[in-house]
Amino acid sequence: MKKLISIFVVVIMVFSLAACGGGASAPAADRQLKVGFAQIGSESDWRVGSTNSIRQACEEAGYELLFVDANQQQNLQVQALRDFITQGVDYIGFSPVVETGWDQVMKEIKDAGIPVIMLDRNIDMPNRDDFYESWIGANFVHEGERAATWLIEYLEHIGRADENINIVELQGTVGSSPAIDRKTGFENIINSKSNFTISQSQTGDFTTELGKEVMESFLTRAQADGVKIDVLFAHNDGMALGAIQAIREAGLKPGDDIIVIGIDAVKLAFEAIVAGDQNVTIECSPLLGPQFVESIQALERGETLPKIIYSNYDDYDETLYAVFPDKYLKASDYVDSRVY
Ligand code: GZL
Repeated sequence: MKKLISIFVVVIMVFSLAACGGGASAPAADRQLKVGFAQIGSESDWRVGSTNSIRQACEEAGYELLFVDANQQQNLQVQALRDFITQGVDYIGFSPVVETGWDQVMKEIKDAGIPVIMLDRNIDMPNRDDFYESWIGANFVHEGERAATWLIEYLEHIGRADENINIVELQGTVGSSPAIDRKTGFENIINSKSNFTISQSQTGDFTTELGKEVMESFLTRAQADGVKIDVLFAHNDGMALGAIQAIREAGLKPGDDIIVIGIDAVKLAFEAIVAGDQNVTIECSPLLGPQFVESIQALERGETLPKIIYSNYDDYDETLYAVFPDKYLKASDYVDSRVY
């Protein structure tokens, strides 16, 4: 529980008034560190929370932060990383929009001798561990497994455990770590249930707008096939919220006619759960800024980091909010204290 309280502690921003210290010739320990961060974009409330956490933590640490929002475009992230090399940053932070396509630029960064800390999402390349100091983030496979486990328990709770359950899935950005791993985790569990079927699965790119559009197409297709959709599994709350609009506009009751599952635990999802439009959300905290700075500080002390550092908020016993009584946290108890 104390972890949850720490989630809601609002970080009081202490603006560093440190002037840009010394020239690049001074050892890093004696001058203001210059940190480059290549952020994916601002595609969701989760991502905005991530950006705010990184900015706040770097402000508090007195770093000069060069921050780039790549608008979910890989080429803009690659360019930002190359610019950081030219600008002579001391450290690079990076959340890759997709897992592949980074081999060349990661080699250039390594050749430039700049330490990299991966945040949130990860890359997939040969010997990737040789190209960054650490990856900090959440266990996305567990999140998918938690979603499926909740669904099975909820269907048992409402007496529908033995029905044929038609599931549609709004995937995150194609090729991104959370989309790949949340899908894997969800299927790890439901594949043991012969009465569960994922009839339609398509990316909504983690955005509310596309989530609505794709859900509209799911509903149209189901009507044409003469089948009922029982469950929506959305890889993030943003897409679930768009789908809720589409479900309502189709004359159906979200949260009732169609069970709605999201991940991220953003404030709007808590409000949707309280309103009865969404049934559950699973925490995946974006508040990784402090761990990003702590990792830089450890490297500054000459320490070596573990290759994987899980988010401080990855406590699975306390990270699933639902209307489902007793077993999970009640969203209504936390809606007012959410910070993103
Ligand atoms: C998950 C993060 C995902 C969120 C989305 O760690 O990468 O990206 O689930 C965000 O909301 O767009």
